[in-house]
Amino acid sequence: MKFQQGAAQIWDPSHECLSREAMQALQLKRLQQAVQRVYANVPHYRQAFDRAGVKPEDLQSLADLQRFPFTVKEDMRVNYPYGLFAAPMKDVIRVHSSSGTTGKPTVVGYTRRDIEDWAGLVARFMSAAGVTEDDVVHIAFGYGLFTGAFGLHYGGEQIGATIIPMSGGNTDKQIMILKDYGATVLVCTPSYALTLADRMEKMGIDPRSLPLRVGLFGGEPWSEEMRREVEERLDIVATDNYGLSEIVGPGVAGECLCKKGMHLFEDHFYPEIIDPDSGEVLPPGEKGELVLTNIVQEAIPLIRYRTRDITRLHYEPCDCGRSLVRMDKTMGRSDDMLIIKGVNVFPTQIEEVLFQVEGCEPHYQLIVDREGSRDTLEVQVEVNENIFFDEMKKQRAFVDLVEKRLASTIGLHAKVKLVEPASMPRHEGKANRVIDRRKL
Ligand code: DLL
Repeated sequence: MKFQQGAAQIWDPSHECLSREAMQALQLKRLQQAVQRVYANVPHYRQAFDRAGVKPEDLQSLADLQRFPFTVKEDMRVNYPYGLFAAPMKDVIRVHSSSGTTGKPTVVGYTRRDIEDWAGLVARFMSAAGVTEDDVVHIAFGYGLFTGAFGLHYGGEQIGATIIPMSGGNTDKQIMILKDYGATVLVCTPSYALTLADRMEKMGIDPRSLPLRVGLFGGEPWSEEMRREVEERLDIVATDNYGLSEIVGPGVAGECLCKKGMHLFEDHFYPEIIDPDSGEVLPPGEKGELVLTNIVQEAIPLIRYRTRDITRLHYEPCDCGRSLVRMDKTMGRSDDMLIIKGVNVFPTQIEEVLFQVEGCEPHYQLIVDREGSRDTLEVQVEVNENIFFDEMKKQRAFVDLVEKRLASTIGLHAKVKLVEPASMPRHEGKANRVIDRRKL
């Protein structure tokens, strides 16, 4: 292995190594300010707090937060695009977005200070993984509305590393640049890291001949087995980092080299673990849904945002010296969101497209699979008698139309397969429309 453990620095010891008491005192102060700010500036929160019978002054201890209502993705849809912003647009200098449950995405904003804070948070986990100013960081996330590329870009710049803003796609070119520009750090989804390994193998390039030594992977769930495979095939140390656009993007939590869970940056995001069915807060160490409150953000501070990610938090100190709580790899979701090739997809988005195409019936099934390291999505949809053409040409044109509409809504190619009228299983009760054959 080309890595030396001693190289990892603690980026911000004044916040990453606080005692539990000092952290809780800081969190309470920041939480109080956050609820006051949203109550004063965001009509949605004023109404939601009033409905729940709570006022910002009721927050006298961290436990009091349990009396405040949750924020859910649907609230972002109802307030689309900027309704949840707590800062005036003149102070918002950047916007990003993520998938919504239907055609409209969720929108988030950042003030200048938010952008600086975000870079600092990303710098924390990059530094925890051993990245320094001597590194050359190849970013293979797509630059655009997705938070991945810009988040890692500015975090890496704050560290002083050399950034290669490669963006996504074109695997052969990625490999040429990786090799020629001498990247030491690779940033992408874990599944894309395997795609790169596959392609290098086919091209006859030995990853051991490259200076690459660390991978910062995130944006989708992956297992310890997958980590071992990536580490072995690319000859790197592979680290995990977690985030979601609604909260900031990447930079919510990330692993240090002990790889015993991702340090969650609790001085910015107050975490709770709840029972996803009852909404009750669970005791420390229990498995449940992660709920996060932005306690520093200016542009769109969300209160008790239900991430839908299932995990567990560990409060025992870590050998690396950080006292920040550690979050386990996610163990699923409490909703039906799929992550396919790193893209978040809700079955409801697909359903909406199918409903709009004349001839498609409301009976469909999604089959997610993995060929090699590539995720695939097949949409099987029932069509009515008028559409089940005998003519191949017409059928092909119909399939093309549905595939195009799907691609423009979900941002991903799905293979469409038409099935005969009345051939799909009819569900009794809750329909299970997704078959996920991937073994992560
Ligand atoms: O995926 C932000 C991100 C970009 C994180 C790059 C890390 C690196 P969204 O597109 O809004 O934002 O998707 C957020 O992705 O709720 C999780 O379900 C999943 N997710 C993100 N990181 C991880 C991870 C970005 N390390 C959703 N492990 C989240 C498991 C992850 N799931």
